[in-house]
Amino acid sequence: MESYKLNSGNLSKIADRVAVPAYDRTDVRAGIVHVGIGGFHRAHQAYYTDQLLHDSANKDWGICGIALLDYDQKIYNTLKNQDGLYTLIVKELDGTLTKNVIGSIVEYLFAPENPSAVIEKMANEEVKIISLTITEGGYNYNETTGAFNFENPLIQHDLNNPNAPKTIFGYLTQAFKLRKERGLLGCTVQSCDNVQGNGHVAEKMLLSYVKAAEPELVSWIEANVSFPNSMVDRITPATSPTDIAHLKETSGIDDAWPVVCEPFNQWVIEDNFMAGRPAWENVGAQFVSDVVPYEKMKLSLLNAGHSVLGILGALNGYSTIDEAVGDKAIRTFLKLYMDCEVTPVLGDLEGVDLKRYKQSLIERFGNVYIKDQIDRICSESSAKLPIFILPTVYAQLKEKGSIKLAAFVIAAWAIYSLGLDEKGNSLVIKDVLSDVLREKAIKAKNEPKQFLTVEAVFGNLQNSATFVEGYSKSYRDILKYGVVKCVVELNSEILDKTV
Ligand code: CS2
Repeated sequence: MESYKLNSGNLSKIADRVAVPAYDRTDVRAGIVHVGIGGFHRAHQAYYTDQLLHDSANKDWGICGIALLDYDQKIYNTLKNQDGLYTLIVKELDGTLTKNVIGSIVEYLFAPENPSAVIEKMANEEVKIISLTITEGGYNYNETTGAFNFENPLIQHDLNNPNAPKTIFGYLTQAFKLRKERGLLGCTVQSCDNVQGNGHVAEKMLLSYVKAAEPELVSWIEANVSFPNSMVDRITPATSPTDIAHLKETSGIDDAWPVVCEPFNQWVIEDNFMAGRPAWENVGAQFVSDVVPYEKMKLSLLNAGHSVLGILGALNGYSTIDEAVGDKAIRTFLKLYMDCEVTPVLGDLEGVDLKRYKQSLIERFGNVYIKDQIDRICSESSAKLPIFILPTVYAQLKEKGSIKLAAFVIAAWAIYSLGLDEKGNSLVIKDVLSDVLREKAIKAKNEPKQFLTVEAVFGNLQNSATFVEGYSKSYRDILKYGVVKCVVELNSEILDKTV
């Protein structure tokens, strides 16, 4: 099959093969600036927005995508070469591939190349929303104290070079300074990251930075910028070379970076937009007054579930999430973790069928076509586990409830951090704290508790005798018997007790 490069000029030819935007993209204005145009944003917010743009009443809600980091050059170049277009490939549960060319990203900027263009864009009065997917670590706070981390060299750089910033905090500060100077209205900063109270955290961190960088701007931001919380969900693995080749072979689309994802998607948003918002509810998003319960449920069941499967699976030598959840012992462990340790501390989730939600997670993790990489899931665990798993531990300790399974996962993570699976293959550990994790993991071989002294992750958890006891026992057992044998043992211990 003849293939066409994906770009505006070829859209009409491609339209015979897959669905393409049926709206005039030249007419769309960027009312949203989005920072972090990785796979997740393109499978989620950009997808919802593309659907919305099919109604011309919404043409002011296109997206200007910002590639913030040096590392993002590749995605920026790709979008530039393809006029912002990309193919979204949904991998259905039965293996069918649903392909759509998405057109909502109508402008794109590479911040390291042109910081002032990014600041100007964010300050542009047509822009009503600045949304973010900057990852858990991007919020730059100490997991234990919740305080803004001024020691980060990038933050120091931004304080010393306000006109050529590198972090989101430097950019937002300059943009809001311009808006204030020009007498313009404020806008909404909309976090779309997996962080509990993501809007509150974005606000708190930004204001901490602004207090140090431009103290006189604080009250303007407080009065003119809103920070809605949100819960975002769609499993989006990294695109593989096979995905790219397959798209070209089967649909004749030469797309340098399509996005692959699961069919499920969910977006629950607090309705708190300073300068208006698109009617995302018309394309499936839910606007509610309190997102906290939804966030808590998703982070402590889905994201934590991922980490449980990822860490246990990695140690056992699995490389994808469906392999890990396909292992009966690990699957049972995950279900017990959800039922016995997470559910009791979730509180009231009005209107949510929790049983059904947990079942659906097992199905979603099991989608064999997704092939979600365990490497992706385990990356940056030092920022993820304090959000996904440790809040459950603290809540259970407070209630004198069970922490056994969570402690087991942390013990497995300590062993994982040594960098080898149980078959002797090396594990790639991608984590900003990888050096310190490794150093503590080595020390833990003599005294397991040593791993818990990574203060930025565990705070003072090492002072909990209950946790240390469970964790240390699990640590020794895993080294002695292997992860799956221990899991089988623990499962039957718990099942015997509950029968
Ligand atoms: C994953 C998430 O980061 C992770 O480890 O759990 O990327 C997850 O796939 C998404 O949050 C799904 O919505």
